[in-house]
Amino acid sequence: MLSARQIDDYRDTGWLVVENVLDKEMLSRMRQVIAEFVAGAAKVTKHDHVYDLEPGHRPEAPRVRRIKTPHINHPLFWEIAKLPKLVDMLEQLLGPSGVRLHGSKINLKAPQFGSPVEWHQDWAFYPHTNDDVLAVGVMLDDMLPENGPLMVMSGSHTGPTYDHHQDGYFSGAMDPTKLDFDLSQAEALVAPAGSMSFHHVRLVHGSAQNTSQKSRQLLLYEYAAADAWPLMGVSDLTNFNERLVSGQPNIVPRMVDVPIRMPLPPSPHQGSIYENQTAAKNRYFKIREFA
Ligand SMILES: O=C(O)CCC(=O)C(=O)O
Repeated sequence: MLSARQIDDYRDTGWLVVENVLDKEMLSRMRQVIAEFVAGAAKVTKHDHVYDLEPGHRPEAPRVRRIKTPHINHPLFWEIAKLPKLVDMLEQLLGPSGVRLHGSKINLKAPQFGSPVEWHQDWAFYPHTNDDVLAVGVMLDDMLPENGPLMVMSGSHTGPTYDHHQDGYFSGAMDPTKLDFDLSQAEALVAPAGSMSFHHVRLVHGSAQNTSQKSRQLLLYEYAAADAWPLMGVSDLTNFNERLVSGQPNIVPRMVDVPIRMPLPPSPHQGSIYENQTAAKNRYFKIREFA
């Protein structure tokens, strides 16, 4: 369970890191499954429902940027999404209506090429009827200043919803030349493998390329309060309710006055965040080419 101090910190800053939630045995099970997924990318030449590939991917030298929806693609990741100690913390942060898994992904930043993610708010991708929505980062490796950890702008979760469009289409990236705050003040969420971070859906965040020799694997789960309904709609109510990890199905959304921008019209590069963000003309994070 989280202490009152941790909950206050989350409310003030929009993020929280809880160290050493998962033990070594669980971490090694997860790493094993991920290694099998990466090896499986040898059969793939383009992005599909499981893989988002790094530029430079070749079947004989697989480069995977993201494993998509791991809670659907492997039972271990659904098991972790419902871990009682995780759900207890989520209930404390998201309120009494219950908690629903919205989505999941594993962002793999391999040594010396793992791609950056430009600054954004998750809220720009999936606005809901209220903002009791957050993402959990399950740290599969030590998060270090040099391996591209998640970086956050404390307090930005109470500010505006920023423009994430380019040339009239959703790009999933904020333009770093048009911001009213100083990105050099961002904080890196560094912590040992097995820790978890929690970041509010409106928090501005991003991450640099992994230029180090150390891997950076981060499993991300997105959760919403059970009474937060996605404004982009619910196409399958049965599946929507099956993703509840606590609480009961309900059809009474809680409406809160929060700043919204819709992620429409969709990006001409509609796909993962990496694909969407290729439309961004002004980028903050540099990309270095390695041999
Ligand atoms: O993997 C990262 O460092 C950032 C991930 C992220 O913010 C996202 O995928 O929405």
